[in-house]
Amino acid sequence: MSNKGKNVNEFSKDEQLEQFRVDDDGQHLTTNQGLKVSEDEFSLKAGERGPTLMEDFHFREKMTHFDHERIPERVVHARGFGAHGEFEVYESMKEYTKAKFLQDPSVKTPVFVRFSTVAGSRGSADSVRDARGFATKFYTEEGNYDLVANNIPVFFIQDAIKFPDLVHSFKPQPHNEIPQASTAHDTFWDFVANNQETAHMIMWNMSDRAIPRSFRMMEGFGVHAFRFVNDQGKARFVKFHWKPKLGVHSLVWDEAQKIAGKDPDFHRRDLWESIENGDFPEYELGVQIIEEEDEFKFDFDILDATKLWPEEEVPVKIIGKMTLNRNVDNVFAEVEQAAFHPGHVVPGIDFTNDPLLQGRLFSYTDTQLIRLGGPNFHELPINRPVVPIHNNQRDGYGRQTINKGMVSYHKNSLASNAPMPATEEEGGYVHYQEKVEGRKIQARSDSFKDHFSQAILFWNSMSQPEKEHIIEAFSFELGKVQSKDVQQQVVDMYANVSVELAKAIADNIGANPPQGEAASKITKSSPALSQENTKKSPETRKVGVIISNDFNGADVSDVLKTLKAEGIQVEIISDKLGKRKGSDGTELEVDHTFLTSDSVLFDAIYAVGGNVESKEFNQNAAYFIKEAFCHYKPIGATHEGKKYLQEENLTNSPGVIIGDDMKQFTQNFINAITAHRHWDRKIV
Ligand code: HDE
Repeated sequence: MSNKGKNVNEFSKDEQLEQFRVDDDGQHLTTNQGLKVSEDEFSLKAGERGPTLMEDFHFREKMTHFDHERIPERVVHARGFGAHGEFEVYESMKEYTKAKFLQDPSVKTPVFVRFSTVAGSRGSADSVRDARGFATKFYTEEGNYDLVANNIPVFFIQDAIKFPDLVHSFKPQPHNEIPQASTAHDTFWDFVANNQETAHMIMWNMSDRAIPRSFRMMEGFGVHAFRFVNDQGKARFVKFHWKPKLGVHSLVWDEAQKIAGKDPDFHRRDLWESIENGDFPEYELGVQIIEEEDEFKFDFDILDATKLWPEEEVPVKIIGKMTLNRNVDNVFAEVEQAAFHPGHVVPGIDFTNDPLLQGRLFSYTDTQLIRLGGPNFHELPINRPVVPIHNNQRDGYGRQTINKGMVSYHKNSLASNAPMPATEEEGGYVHYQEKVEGRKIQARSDSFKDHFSQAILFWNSMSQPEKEHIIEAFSFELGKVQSKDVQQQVVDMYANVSVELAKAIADNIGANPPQGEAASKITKSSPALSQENTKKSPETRKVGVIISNDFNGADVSDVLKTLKAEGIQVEIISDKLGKRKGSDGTELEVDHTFLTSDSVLFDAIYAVGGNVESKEFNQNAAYFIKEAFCHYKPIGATHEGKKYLQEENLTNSPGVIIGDDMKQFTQNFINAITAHRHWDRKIV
């Protein structure tokens, strides 16, 4: 590939990144000045047992660089992981927007996505209860477009001025820095009770949405109303959605907490491995569109970020697909240095007056200035657009561009006024000319003051198991709150959503039941909000197979082959690593031992057993199975494996498949895996 005559930004994204990748294979060690180094184990000393000498420039450079390796973590969304991919639109969106990357189905736009938790530090666990960030950078031919989304469609607050307060309340308490990556503490719930616009978002946070099974199995929401503008200048309100092809699936709370210890990297590992295995995560892009003249047609304010637009009222139009198909080469360079900003837009996408969005438009660049150390973060390889940058901005920390010429101002005649602004026809971004009128006031519109109707809508839309999980989550979080007063305030607040919910929480945490009956008569529900109605498929579900020597080789090989043919991942668990030999000579390589894994790391368990001599094996196998049972997971058992279920009396339960006829067993087991969880199971 020749660089000649090309600006580094003019390559495809991958070619561009390639210019920054370094492969050390077979190379000599050098200093940062390119000098070959002859010694990297012993510093230069005055005598073998003497003091180190200042003169050792290699030692000093190595240590100095190391001393400066860390940058400040993100103030929120510190813990994250990302991948590269591409986006294609299904059909031209010309009618609605002039954004070029949404016009031509044959164009594949490179993307980079960073998923994150919100509250925890960079080293915190993946599986905590929290919203997830879902930020996508589209490297379009008109510059970068960032869709900086969450997996929850609404937000805690309505006005950005409250964001620092919100974040201070959910971060670890400042006097002792406890608890990490959790909202189960006094200051957060004190904030909730005293800022009741949080009511709706909290319902989502206490629901299964806040403990996703995988980044591959969660939705993404742009949250705010944005604007689509077409080439005629006509604007419409738009909300963005990512819909995962695998459906929306979650962990159960006990499982999520255990995973936090057994595998704190659970979600990043899942994403990494899926991409390495060729199971590329796919998400469809959906848009909800509201005509400008319909702005006031709804029983909520469409600019209020604590409200969603029910999909039954404003359908989600599926317009394209994103596929994540390449892991990063270096997490720091790509994931940590990625800088997203909802203000990175392209012609055809514009803002609205949502006061939360307006504040975000300030915050993101501001935060990068401290985090990435100055105004040149757009030059970092991951942040570079694939189109050239030409402007009069100069200098600053870490500047890499070598701007030629003496002119760095506009307007000028010495450089024929270059770089010169582009007209709208030439692709210049022209802000939508919304008419705005009003007095300068610090107030909130009355149309933003209903905090409970959609929290009720959410509650009404939940299935029975989902409602039970919400009650459990509130009871867990408030059960950790020390202040009785705060606990009571929250119970009383949630009586506005459901007296049944508030009473159940009060009962669990020893608070007083709320006074009076339900104030609201809202019965509306939105089936799209329940995960019961999501897509279910066996693809990429992970089955742990418990096996020992002398297992029935022929039968088990057949079962495993059929599971794999359905796209199910199979991993072998035994008491020791190495190979297990079947009765017919079949050999299976053990992937995990009882010590290195746990049932919480699998979606289903298949107990085969074999000729087991150790008591410990049986105890471990029985524990694995019992735990999976308590997490409502599919369990299959054949041959000697059946005894673990028989001994525990678990055989006649939904989702427990015991097999003699292997064909029948395999089909039933796959069906049980497809159903994911068996909530109608009685936990014994
Ligand atoms: Fe963010 N948010 N946010 N946020 N946000 C940041 O920017 C902020 C909000 C979201 O993977 C910060 O670069 C304010 C809503 C994601 O790098 C910061 C407000 C939504 C990410 C910031 C919000 C988000 C961030 C911290 C209220 C969903 C991670 C580091 C007005 C639509 C992006 C950074 C990544 C990150 C500010 C609310 C999503 C401080 C002021 C609503 C996915 O600038």
